[in-house]
Amino acid sequence: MAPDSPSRLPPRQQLVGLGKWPVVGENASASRPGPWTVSLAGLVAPARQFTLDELSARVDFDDVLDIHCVTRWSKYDVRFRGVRLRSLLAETTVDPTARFISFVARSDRRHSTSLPLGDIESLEPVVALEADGAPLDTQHGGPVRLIVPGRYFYKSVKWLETIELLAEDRLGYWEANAGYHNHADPWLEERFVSPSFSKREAQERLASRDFRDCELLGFDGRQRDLREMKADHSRLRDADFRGANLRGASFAQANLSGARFATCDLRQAVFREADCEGADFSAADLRGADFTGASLFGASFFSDEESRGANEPSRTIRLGPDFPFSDHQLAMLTDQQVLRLNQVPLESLDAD
Ligand SMILES: Nc1nc2c(c(=O)[nH]1)N[C@H]1C(S)=C(S)[C@@H](COP(=O)(O)O)O[C@H]1N2
Ligand SMILES: [Mo]
Repeated sequence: MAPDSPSRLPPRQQLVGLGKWPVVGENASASRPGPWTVSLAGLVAPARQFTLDELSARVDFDDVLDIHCVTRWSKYDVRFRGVRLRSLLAETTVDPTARFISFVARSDRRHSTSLPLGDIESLEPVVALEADGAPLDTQHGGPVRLIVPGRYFYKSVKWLETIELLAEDRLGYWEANAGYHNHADPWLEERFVSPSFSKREAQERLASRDFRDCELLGFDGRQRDLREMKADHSRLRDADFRGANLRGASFAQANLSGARFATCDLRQAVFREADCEGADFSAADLRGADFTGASLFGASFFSDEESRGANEPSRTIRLGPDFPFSDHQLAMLTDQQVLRLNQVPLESLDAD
């Protein structure tokens, strides 16, 4: 692509001056005794450890990449030398239950980030040792950092120490604490949990868990601890809360059409008068949840596999002592969903 082609720059990014490379976040690694190693851990057999020399011997990437920081600067054509993450993973066996990969820094706050394992093939991350023909500067992550092309630069952990394969995602430092989006695609402007927030707002709202009356289209709530979250009257169309803890959350009169609540803890959550059209509640814990007056057209409580009866008992929804849906609401669902709903055993609220 021509260097001045406008489509090379993601939306609302600007190029840094020639030769400039800002330092963002921490600027040094933690000092720890012993030589630097990068470990492959978690759901891999055997676990592996690579010294810097062993990484150097494996260099199979030497090319230019573009950097896009969430704080709106971009830098073209940084030449990185290193080892493709894929090549390191090929030196061990990844357990089939692994679905995420977490990258942890040797830094004082154990900085980390994560990616879905499925993105490794398409993004081709690099474990980098050199930039622009010289060993990486300490402030830029030397002696070894991750580079994830095609994602905001906060997915590129400096001072990489551990690569851990996980069954469930573990939110990274910025994602959990600063409200950064967990997908981080610069072309989609996935900067913060919701596109309508600034960093400050995202941080404040996450700290108070008060999201009432907000425009939160496409909110990224995956895996977050959002207990008692207040989101009455909010517009959360297509929000993704998969795996989140939403116990006691309140979504009264919210727009939740197309929202994803699979595997959420929704005990005592309030959906009064909410628009839940097409929302997905499969395998959620709905004990004590209040759906009074909610619109449930096309909502689902069982995944397709589950509707065919192939679910494990631990992966099905849970209902409290009172069946939460009216006949009028059941009429908004498919026959298959109603059939399965009527088979869910009702539990007492104090069960576990
Ligand atoms: N260990 C660690 N890695 C990190 C960070 C950090 O604070 N600590 N910040 C991230 C962010 S937000 C960005 S934009 C890039 C910045 O890398 P740079 O300082 O080399 O420009 O590193 C990422 N990796
Ligand atoms: Mo960043």
